[in-house]
Amino acid sequence: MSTSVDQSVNQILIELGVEEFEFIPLQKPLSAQHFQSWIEKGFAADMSFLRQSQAVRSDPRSEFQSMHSMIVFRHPYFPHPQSEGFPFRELKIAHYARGKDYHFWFREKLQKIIQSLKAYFPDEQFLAFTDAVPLMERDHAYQAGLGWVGKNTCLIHPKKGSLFFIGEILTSLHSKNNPQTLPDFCGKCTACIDACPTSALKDDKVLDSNLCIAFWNIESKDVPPSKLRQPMGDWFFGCDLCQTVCPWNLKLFKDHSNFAQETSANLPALEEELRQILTLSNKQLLKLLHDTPLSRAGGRGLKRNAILVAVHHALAGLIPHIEPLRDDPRLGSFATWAIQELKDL
Ligand code: B12
Repeated sequence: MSTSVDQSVNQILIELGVEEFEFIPLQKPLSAQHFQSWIEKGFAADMSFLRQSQAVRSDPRSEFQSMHSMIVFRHPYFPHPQSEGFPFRELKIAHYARGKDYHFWFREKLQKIIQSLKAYFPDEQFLAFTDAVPLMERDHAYQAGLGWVGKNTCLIHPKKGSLFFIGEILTSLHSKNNPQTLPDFCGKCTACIDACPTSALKDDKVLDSNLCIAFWNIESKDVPPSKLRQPMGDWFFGCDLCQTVCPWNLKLFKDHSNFAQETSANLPALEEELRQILTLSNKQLLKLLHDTPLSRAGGRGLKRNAILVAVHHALAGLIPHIEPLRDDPRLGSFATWAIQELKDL
């Protein structure tokens, strides 16, 4: 049952040209228990931020007491909406990261929407988030009817696929909307589970971060364990494999022929990009990439990733640029391992 508040919010957003959203009451996530057991099994690896704020995660109303509803948004990131000026062409980088950082531009978009809502509802409160908040965003988006949780754990929509961000505006407004959730259309398909080279996906919508390529090359401050180095392939930042094989994304890719980039076709150009990363100081690297998601890995993390890609492509010409990293307190033994591998090839 929708009310005049629901109708007004919908109308304001539609007039702004926003299409992919749903206004719903702020509710508990359905999968708080699932999240808890995921943490207890150690599947969060060392992402300690996920262990904090359990109370907010399991009931956002405990933290945001004056908020009664949320507007949940999907924002497509393929093709990337802000890719201009992105410095790399050859490195294999997850689609979401091939441009400006969504934590800034998506949130800014949500802030602009808030301005319009504020003009109509001056006494109400609004807060915009994407990713940087302890909310179970996939769960809330599922409850909003924006997709189902796939076997790859991503939220998938039958027409939009899964290459989209989730963001939300929490508000003191009251929604009475009760949208239909989408059925699970994964069926018997196990393409994502089968495609994951590090077997990070379990067959019950559970991802073990300890085995996930994206965890190792984005979030971890450590170097990947020996057994994962070869299966991680040449992903420099993030990984899209469990999404690129998903039948629900195929149409998206067909519509945009520039998609694939599974492996760099131009090795000299790839080597040059790796050389740039290995030779810039950590500070210079962060300056170059500060407004992209790549900055999340930090200068040292990006060098770690560059070393692994160099080994994957047997780029022995990069040995002189890896050599100085032997003295790095965190990368030292990894650099030594890589140089040995490159010499042996
Ligand atoms: C930590 C984190 C990661 C970790 C762990 C990922 C994971 N699957 O747990 C790592 C670094 C590996 C990662 C990788 C990626 N991430 Co990430 N990540 C997050 C973050 C910050 C928290 C996720 C979390 O709580 N994980 C714990 C698990 C248990 O929760 P979950 O992943 O949300 O999964 C839910 C469902 O599986 C659900 N579930 C299982 N069965 C069922 C059944 C039902 C009915 C319901 C409702 C729920 C449900 O339970 C979980 C909790 O709701 C969120 C932002 C946020 N605040 O939510 C982004 C987020 C999930 N990531 C996102 C993206 C884009 C990615 C990557 C695609 C980036 C890349 N290309 O490299 C990959 C995808 C890898 C993958 N298959 O998940 C998007 C996902 C958008 C989408 N369409 O789903 C989010 C929502 C960020 C955003 N605001 O857009 N990520």
